[in-house]
Amino acid sequence: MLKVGVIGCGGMGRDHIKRLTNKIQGAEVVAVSDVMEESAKEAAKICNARVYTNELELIADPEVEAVFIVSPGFAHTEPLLAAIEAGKRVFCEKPLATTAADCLKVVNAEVAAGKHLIQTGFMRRYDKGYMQVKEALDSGNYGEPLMLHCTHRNPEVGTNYNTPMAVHDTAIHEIDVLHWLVDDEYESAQVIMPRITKYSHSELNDPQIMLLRTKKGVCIDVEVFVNCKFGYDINCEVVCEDGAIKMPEPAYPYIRKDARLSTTIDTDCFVRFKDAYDVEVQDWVDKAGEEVISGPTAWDGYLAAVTADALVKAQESGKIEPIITEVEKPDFYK
Ligand code: ISE
Repeated sequence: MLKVGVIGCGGMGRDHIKRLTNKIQGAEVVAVSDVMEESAKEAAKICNARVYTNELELIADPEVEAVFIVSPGFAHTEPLLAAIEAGKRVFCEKPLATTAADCLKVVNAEVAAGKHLIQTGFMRRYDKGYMQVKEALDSGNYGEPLMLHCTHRNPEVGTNYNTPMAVHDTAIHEIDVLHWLVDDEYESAQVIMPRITKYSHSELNDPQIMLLRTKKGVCIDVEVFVNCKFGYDINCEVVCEDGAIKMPEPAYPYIRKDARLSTTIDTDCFVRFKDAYDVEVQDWVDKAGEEVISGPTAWDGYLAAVTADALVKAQESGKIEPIITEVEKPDFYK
């Protein structure tokens, strides 16, 4: 049994605590922490765990073997560095940290510790559809990938959601999953702003078309449209030299009624990627004893932050912006 301490007991934190307690095999939540004591106490009821309001005390708890960070992104760096110092395995929900500089601090600390400890919570790599596309690409049967056409649509977002969040909150998933899919690295970013939907507001350009070019020259377009109204709609098609591979959509029945043929579109990410979250967390638990992290690493968290910064710069400049990491990928992550 892997004894886990969970930091952050908001909605997502409670969701993960329930998952770890009721679904995942081989894990037990023994401690929870939140700066809001009431939230921690509520969450502790799900799993009968010890309650902390200080995350550093939770990390130091000798019974806690592995740390699960689900606090807000801006609060990740300190517990990440403390967990590395304590030599404990970590699952950290995305983002790894909110600035590239902080992500790099975490990468440097992990490399200096010389131990693979951190998995970043990019769950799309565990989604069945993306995995099927990756398998097809890796088979070599369709030649090299040339172009990717993707959409990331939300039915709607809160009124505090603004233009840069289309990158940091939304496209961040494509940023991680797409370079993994085609086994390549990003070179440059551009953002095209179409006409704005009537459902948006002055702080949000919606929709946006984000363009990424990889080092091998693969061109990626991602339509980010967060007030599309009709559903949570994620699509990905990879056009290769010898074929085009389209990710399957979630399977729902096709219903014929009143001279119409209809089916269901999901309306939020927790339903659309429910299985991916389960598979991701189970994999982290199963592999806690292995030397190398097979899921997204701290380096992937850093890469995502650098790419996101370039996209945000491109939103403002309207130009093609280079994507440059401050350091080369350390051998440790190769
Ligand atoms: C949210 O944080 C997510 O992670 C969703 O997958 C994304 O679709 C949404 O736009 C984000 O706000």
